[in-house]
Amino acid sequence: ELQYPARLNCGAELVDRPLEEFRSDRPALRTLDGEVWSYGELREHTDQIAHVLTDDLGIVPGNRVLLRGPSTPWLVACWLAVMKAGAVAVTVLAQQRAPELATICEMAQVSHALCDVRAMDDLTKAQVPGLRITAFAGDAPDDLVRQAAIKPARYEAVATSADDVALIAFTSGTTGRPKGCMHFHRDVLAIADTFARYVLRPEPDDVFAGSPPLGFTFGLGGLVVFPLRVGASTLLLEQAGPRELLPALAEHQVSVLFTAPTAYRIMLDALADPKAKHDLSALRRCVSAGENLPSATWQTWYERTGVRIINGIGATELLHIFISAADDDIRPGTTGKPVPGWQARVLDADGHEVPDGEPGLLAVRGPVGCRYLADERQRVYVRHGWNLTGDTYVRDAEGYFRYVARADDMIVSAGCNIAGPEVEDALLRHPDVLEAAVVGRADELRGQVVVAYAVLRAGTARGEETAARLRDFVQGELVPYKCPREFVFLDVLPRTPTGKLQRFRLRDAVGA
Ligand code: 3SK
Repeated sequence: ELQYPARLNCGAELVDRPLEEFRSDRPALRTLDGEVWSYGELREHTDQIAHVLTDDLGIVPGNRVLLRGPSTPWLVACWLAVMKAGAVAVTVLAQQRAPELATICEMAQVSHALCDVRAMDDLTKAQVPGLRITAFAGDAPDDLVRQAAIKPARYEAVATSADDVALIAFTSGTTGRPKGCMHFHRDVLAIADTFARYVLRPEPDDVFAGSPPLGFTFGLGGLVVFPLRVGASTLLLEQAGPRELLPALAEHQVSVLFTAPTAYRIMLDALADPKAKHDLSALRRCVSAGENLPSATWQTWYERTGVRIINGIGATELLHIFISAADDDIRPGTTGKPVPGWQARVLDADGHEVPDGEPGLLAVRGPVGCRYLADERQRVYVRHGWNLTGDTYVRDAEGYFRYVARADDMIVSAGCNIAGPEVEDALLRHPDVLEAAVVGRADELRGQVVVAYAVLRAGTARGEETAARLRDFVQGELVPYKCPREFVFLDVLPRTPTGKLQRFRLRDAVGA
């Protein structure tokens, strides 16, 4: 079990602690255009910003401070400064628009916002009563960076309690009103001291990079907390789509990568081009989460790069990854076993454990728990101390957990249960399919029938002939009742800003 002192400030642990062990000129943050902040510089900027927060903006411990902007060193310093000042960071995504920002500010009672000048528009449009907005990384005389530059270089972090709220991370899931997930100072360190420590096992010389934004806890953990916890460095990408990621990995000799299954597939597509010359030899750890990783993607990435993707399942409610596998224990097609420090079970609708091999609801518990901010849905997510993630899983006799579907994504056709991800997996094994999503359409005779949405590889004709080929292919891979009856070809699949497939939109389109 993890033990932390009663007084704990995660900002101080992440910024000051590495300087006790390493030289201050050790690189901490890097950017694509070659800017490098050392650990010494990161601490100085963080501490100077913390002075502005407390001395000039009047922020006191417990105040909620919204952070908004692309992934830059200044955004990281702002987040760390909010932590050190004992305030609560409310993280949002660049894609979130004015109405959603207004809801979040109201729900979290946000009093201050620190916002990259480039992301100001929607925040000002949100017209949040009483919100004090401070811009950073711009030219204005009162820009936060300018104000910070004249402040003392050291700031004594507020002696927060380990159980003080440090972060409110919002999730809208794939649908519905956003939920604020409150996390303590100890939670922020616990994700590094469980998943990162035992599964990822980063080293101080690692260079991290990835696509998830810092407003998504997958990105905040993987690209800020994990590297800083071991004195490693992180390459921050403002544009982090797969097309930008691939050259960046090569150019900056990235060794630890965090991204989602779709990005792995798009990068593989680019790597298949014989003219592609990307040196990925520094890569030694690749993490995939955010969605189910099809085994075809795992296998092809392994063949192409020699790196076994660490497939994990995480949730904003639980801050980061809680089931995953690494190294020799990786079983393609399964997510793996509970991360050390976590426990997992598979339950029936009455909350009893189901036998191994049978599907049921995933329940987990560990060092981080779901704490929704004033939300009734807490009762649905947490039952008898277990967090019900909303996923259907099977545990096999050897204790490996295999993803089946989101609990509400199962298709029932003529009395047979069909898991959309299994059919998607089969489709993705076909060389012409780049992306696939499978949903049920209401049908009088069968209850539901299987409909497949697919994004085809460039140059593949859309139409009945391709649909027939794909149908034949899936029939060779799965029992016939799982085979899609209809195919719809799209340019892109609908996704949330964090990259999760919005199956409900596809279901609405077909009339589920
Ligand atoms: O939501 C997720 O899928 C996720 C995955 C990994 C780490 C954190 C999160 C929120």
